[in-house]
Amino acid sequence: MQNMTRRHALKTTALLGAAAALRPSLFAQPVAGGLRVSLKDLPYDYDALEPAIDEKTMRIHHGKHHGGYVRNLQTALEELPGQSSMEGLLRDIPLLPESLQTTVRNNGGGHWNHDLFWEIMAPPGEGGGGQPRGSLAATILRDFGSLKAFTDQFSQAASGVFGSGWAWLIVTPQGRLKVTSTPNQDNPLMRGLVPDTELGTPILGLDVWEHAYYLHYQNRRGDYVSNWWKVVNWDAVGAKFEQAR
Ligand code: MN3
Repeated sequence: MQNMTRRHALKTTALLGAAAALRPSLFAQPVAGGLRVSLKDLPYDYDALEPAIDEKTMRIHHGKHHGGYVRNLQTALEELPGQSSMEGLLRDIPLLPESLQTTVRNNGGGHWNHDLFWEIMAPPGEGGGGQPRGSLAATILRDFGSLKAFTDQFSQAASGVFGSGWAWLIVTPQGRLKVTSTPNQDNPLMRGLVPDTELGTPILGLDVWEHAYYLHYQNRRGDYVSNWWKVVNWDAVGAKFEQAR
């Protein structure tokens, strides 16, 4: 474990060295346009995910929490005129000016993670719940053995996050499905910040910050996780799988 942490630190240091060398060419010339972000409306009503997720939680979570990440990110992007995509921004945080790295990590991660979270849910019976289909279902069987083995592993990852963070289903660079988790607003796109073995493209994510469930579930994170499966939009996850593989 210690070895891995040390290796990870060395890798980050190497990346930062590369960043310093690249900085003049990357950041000297302001580029017209740049990345713009905004808080999108939810694709369903605030009360549409009840009883799994209550209306008040959804309103505060989307409007205040996600809204806050978007505002902070907008401010940081004013100083990053050369960015063209959220994914590119998150993949290369160690190459950004050092004064903006933490802001982008927390608020860029917060924005991207929540966009995914809203998208991969739907009201129960109107896209939410049910089971994965097609090639996603087949690949879950290939990589986990069964749907239940996958959901058990994912639920365990969500329950096991200490403090605030996320559980993820990712497509690895080798094209395999893998369950992982990250603290805070980190995500598996963040090279140099997340261990190399946990990198990939997230196609399903579960927010286990207390703000995502505490009003309704208090300390019962396990109940939140088991009810959340009833609002997972498997067709949306399947579409993300097709894009990522
Ligand atoms: Mn959240």
